[in-house]
Amino acid sequence: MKELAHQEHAAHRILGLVPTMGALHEGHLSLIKRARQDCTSVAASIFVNPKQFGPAEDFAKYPRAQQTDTEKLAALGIQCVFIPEPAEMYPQDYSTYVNVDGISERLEGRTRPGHFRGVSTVVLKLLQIVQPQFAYFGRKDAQQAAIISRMAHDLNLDAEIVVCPIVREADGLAMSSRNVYLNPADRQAATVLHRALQAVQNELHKGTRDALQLQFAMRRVLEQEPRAKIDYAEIVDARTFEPVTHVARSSYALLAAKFGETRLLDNLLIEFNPGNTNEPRIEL
Ligand code: PAJ
Repeated sequence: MKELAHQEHAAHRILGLVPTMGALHEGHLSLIKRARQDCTSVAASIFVNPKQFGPAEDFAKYPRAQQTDTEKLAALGIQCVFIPEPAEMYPQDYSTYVNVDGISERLEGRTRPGHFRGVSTVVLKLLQIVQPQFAYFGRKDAQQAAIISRMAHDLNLDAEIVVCPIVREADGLAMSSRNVYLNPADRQAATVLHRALQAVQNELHKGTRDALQLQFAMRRVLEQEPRAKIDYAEIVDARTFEPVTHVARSSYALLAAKFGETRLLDNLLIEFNPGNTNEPRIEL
């Protein structure tokens, strides 16, 4: 992979990297399509990273679909698919980890201790191996994208981190490799996440800026769905992921809930044009 990356650089191609754990869906493919627009050469990686799964999590049963994944990638005409083995990425004597303090400990980090340490470590390794000018991540995992952006900034990495919109199913459920775990009843119930975020959107349009009120709006919808076990439903600052009391700067409404054994995430981005706190730009 490093040799190939050197060749691409020597040929003055603009190289983009899309890191994934495979079981590719339209959400992943949207990142590839965006990379194809920006770059002259695109690499995707497929690596189910053992370091980002907790001991009681789904590493062993995480969906793997290498054959269909490589077919989907080939159909998009990308230049390279990088599929390393765990033993190549983490040999016996592996001992170096990256930790992005503060932001990694909240929300997802609180429920999944060590998760973001595994994510930042593998992403830094992938960036070092591929040395892309651009690396693409989905806003579906907003906290992950913020942590990676912070790491790239703090460690003076050359790659520009590009965060792309959430791709949803027709009924609003955010696409995720883990959606295949849902039984039909939970799959139906999971649409409550999107509806809870729509409730926040409605409140914002009515002029509500108080974070507690926005949070109540989410919870009211979520609590109507008995199959949803809420982990968190928060309004946070988009950069620090600290809770806010009042929405006046870029913020996220963030949700995590379990349906059976499957934990799903969703979020809504609230942005303001400079000098205009009246009409936020809302991205579901
Ligand atoms: P994975 O869950 O496979 O996701 C790979 C990328 O696709 C991530 O940037 C994720 O945010 C994005 N993505 C997933 N679902 C999406 C959707 N519905 N719309 C838009 N983008 C979506 O996230 C990981 O893998 C790993 O943590 C990784 C970054 C590869 C490190 O191991």
